[in-house]
Amino acid sequence: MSVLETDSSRSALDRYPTRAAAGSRFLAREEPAVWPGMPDGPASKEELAAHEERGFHVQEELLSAAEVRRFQEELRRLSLDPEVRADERTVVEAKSSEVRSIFDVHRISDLVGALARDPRILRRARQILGSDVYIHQSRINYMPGFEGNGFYWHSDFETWHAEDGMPAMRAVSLSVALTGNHPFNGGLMIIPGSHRTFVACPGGTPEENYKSSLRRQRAGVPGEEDITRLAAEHGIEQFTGPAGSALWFDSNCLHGSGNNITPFPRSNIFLVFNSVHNELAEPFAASGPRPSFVAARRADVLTETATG
Ligand code: 6CS
Ligand code: FE
Repeated sequence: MSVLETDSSRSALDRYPTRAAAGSRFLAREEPAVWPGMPDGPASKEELAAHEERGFHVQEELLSAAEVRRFQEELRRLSLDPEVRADERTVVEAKSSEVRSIFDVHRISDLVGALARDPRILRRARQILGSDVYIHQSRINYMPGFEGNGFYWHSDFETWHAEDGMPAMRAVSLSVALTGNHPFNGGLMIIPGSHRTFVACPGGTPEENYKSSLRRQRAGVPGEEDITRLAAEHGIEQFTGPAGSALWFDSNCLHGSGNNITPFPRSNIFLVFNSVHNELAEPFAASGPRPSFVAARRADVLTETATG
């Protein structure tokens, strides 16, 4: 068991203080991962129990082979579109200038927009969060073969709390695989059960941090000792599976990915659903909010549409 420290800077206004002190601290999570209120939906009892206990679950065969092809074509089209490339919402690799991520993609692409409102997805998001939901962040991640760069260990919630003002852990992320996820091509690693511990990180947030953090995160990363401690307690798992499978994971799971030196690219669509009862406030540890294409400042409630 981890020793969870009490922290006098913890208050009703900021239950997850971070980036303030010199060292890191473990704080116990106060809210569930699966929220009551909408018990019925596509996720089974077992899936919900796993999500609560481990912080994630896998939805196999979310997309059919034909849908996977359609989304792969859409990803290709977007990455080659000069207008999209020049858009501030597109993040390119520092060295190669290859497209790394396209943010706000549920607005840029009608196809991805419809995916976020697809009942197979939206009903599950509502079921997990126990309320209506909206998109907090959406992106396509392209990880090319040979030169794909991963992300160091982090909790998304730590960033969303510090830099975007997300008050509570009431958001869930969906990563839809559009290529095979193997143990060797930079797949997402996750520490099961880590969602129960908030790792308050040292240091502050540099001005306009997002301009570099979306390529390489430096602020808000746990120390090696913190990761060692959590991994010793819980182990490390990896999301693998064919294109069309999907991973649902809690906003506070500690996760990361290695580089991809194989010839096999790894692309996914990443949608973050936030509860309408968890709208963003002022950032808790940054001088101003990030642009809305990284963190939506308006809760546009999602309604269902069927995809054809
Ligand atoms: O900034 C974000 O919103 C996301 N990107 C990174 C590199 N870390 C936190 C979160 O996953
Ligand atoms: Fe992340």
